[in-house]
Amino acid sequence: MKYLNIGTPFETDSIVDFENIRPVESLSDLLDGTGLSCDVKDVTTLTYKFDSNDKVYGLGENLRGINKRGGIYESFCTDDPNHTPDKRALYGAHNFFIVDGKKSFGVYIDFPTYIEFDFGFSHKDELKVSIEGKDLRLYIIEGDKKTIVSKFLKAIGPSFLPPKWAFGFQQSRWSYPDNKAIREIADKFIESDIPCDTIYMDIDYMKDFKNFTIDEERFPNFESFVKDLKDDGFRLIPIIDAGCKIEDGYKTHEEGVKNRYYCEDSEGKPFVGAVWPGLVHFPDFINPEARKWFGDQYDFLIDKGIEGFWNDMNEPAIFYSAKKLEEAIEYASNQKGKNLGIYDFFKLKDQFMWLSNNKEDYQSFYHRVDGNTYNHYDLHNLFGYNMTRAAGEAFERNHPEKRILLFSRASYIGMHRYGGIWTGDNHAWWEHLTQNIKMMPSLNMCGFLYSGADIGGFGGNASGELATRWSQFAVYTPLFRNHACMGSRHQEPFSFEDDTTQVTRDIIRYRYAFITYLYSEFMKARTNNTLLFRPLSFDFEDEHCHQVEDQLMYGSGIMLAPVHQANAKGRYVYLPEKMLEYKIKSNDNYALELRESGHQYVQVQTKEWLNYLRQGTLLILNEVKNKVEDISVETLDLIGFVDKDASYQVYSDDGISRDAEASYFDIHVKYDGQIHLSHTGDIGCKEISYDIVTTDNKRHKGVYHV
Ligand code: MIG
Repeated sequence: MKYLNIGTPFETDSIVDFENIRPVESLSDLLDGTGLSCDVKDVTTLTYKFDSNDKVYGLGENLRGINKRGGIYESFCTDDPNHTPDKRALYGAHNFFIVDGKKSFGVYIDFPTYIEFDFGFSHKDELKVSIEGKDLRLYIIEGDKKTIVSKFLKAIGPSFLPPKWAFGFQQSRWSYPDNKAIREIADKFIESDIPCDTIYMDIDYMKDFKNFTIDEERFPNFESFVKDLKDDGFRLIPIIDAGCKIEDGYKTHEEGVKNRYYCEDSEGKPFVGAVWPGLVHFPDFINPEARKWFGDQYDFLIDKGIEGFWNDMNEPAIFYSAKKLEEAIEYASNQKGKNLGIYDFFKLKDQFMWLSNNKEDYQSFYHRVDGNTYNHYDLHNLFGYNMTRAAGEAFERNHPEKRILLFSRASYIGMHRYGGIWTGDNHAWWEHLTQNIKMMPSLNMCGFLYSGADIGGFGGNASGELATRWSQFAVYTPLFRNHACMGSRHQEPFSFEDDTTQVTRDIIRYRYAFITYLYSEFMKARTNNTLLFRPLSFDFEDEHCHQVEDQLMYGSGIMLAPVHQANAKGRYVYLPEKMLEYKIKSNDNYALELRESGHQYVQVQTKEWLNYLRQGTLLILNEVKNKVEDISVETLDLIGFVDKDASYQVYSDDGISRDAEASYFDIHVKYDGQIHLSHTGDIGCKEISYDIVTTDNKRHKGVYHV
């Protein structure tokens, strides 16, 4: 891996491990061997002539396929709640991509504002990246695609470490507006015997949407409420928004203004925008002192027993700025009494249409960093990243002993060290389940391991079938959270017909059985700089795998083949090689069948879902409990597909301390006509019930006493 500073780049701290990265002297040194050209101007461009078979991977949280070729994308953190196929940017800015084909190389553009990635959209054979500036750091990563990814992951540092309970099922909705509503949800989970570890608090828990306050009327005795729920095994996860209400007497407001911790306008006054609280100031997260100050504020809630947060609206979303709204109203009042022509009417309408997240607003406020002043627009993509960094750094400083759950909506490369991400305001559309599937590998490539989408979809109304299919896929995403928009149909696991509740319970229970495996695989990906979710083409050479975008390789040797189409009672699956089909019929009922390579149509009823095991793969399942912290590994089930031998390493730690000591438990299987199990290590496992299919198509069941 090598890099070149072009101009005077802003230090983003996205790359932290320079051990294997060498600085080079010139663009020609940098681009040598890639075939890329770079033209440094006010808009710096990178161009490349595609070979007909080249694929493009990466870009993290963005739309369309795993192979990004043929599309056009933008890097500019955007609060857009309509993720339609024509959109070019979402909440994250992840400027890492890989060209894979005749040549193979990785590119990371460390540049904090607008970039356009035209991957053969305007001209099918031309890659053209337009970077809006000439101060940037450009990295080139050599190797094949897997090597490129692991070098990149090493360079950006290991993922944030969530507490183990954060791998459980999480229930959210905008909003459960008071303690009664939250209690009811908790009780329903208890009554319906559905595992769940957390319940979310959306903006309505705050007093007038003020960060670090609690509405005492709706949440009297908050601290004991938090404790009561925790006693029942539910952790509460409040939201924190980027904008802070302007209000005399409100501590966060007054302290921030007094110390100049808010972004300022060109006259040096705190910039005024409007979000949920009404008029707000935006903390200058990029300024280290302001960042420290803001991070410390979370203690207000941590002191009350809170152990996790989600950071929202940190692109930042601006509904309007005081200045622009005034201008629009002024414009409108000048039209009063006029008989408007149609174009004038549109012009009037546009005054209000373009108020939110307006570029001119982003250009009209400033950050103060180490004695220098920067226009927000020029650092735009660092804002949400640094909000989450503010929290993450504070947690480490103030609570070094334990892990605190944290994830964010907006992000930039490097933010994964402080928190995960959720993929924002998707819809209850089948297309968005498909998008979720395709996005997971790209998120992992950019370091975001602890991530997931709003299960069931945020906007719009989910059907029970969509919620079911979505949950089946989300079993595999580290963040496993059902969340929905205000006004939408309820989509908690018990909100549909009884049989849907039954099926969803089974899915969630399976997830809890899967947690030891998931946690092990998460930790391995985190330490080994590998992907939890992979495109098939990362594991198989065969050319057809490049075209498969709705099956994913997962962890060690599993292939996921989720159903993501309405009314489907089955799906086509492509098997690159002979595999063991593992069809899950309920939490404790499944079918195993050996399948030859090739294309197949497989029946998958609504309550069922499909996995495949590669030869040599062992999958372990623990006993189900309704809370992650109650799960033990005393007895494990093992499902495997074995030729002569196979092994699996289980990772285990206390799940909560930051510097937890790791223990390992290695399970070995040998087959010589008979199955022999053995093990090394000790994590407290006493008994393994195995169900192994061998390549000679024999099935072996038995119990191994550890
Ligand atoms: O303008 O807090 O993406 O998850 O429920 C909407 C309310 C603000 C957007 C988040 C969503 C959250 C919602 N928020």
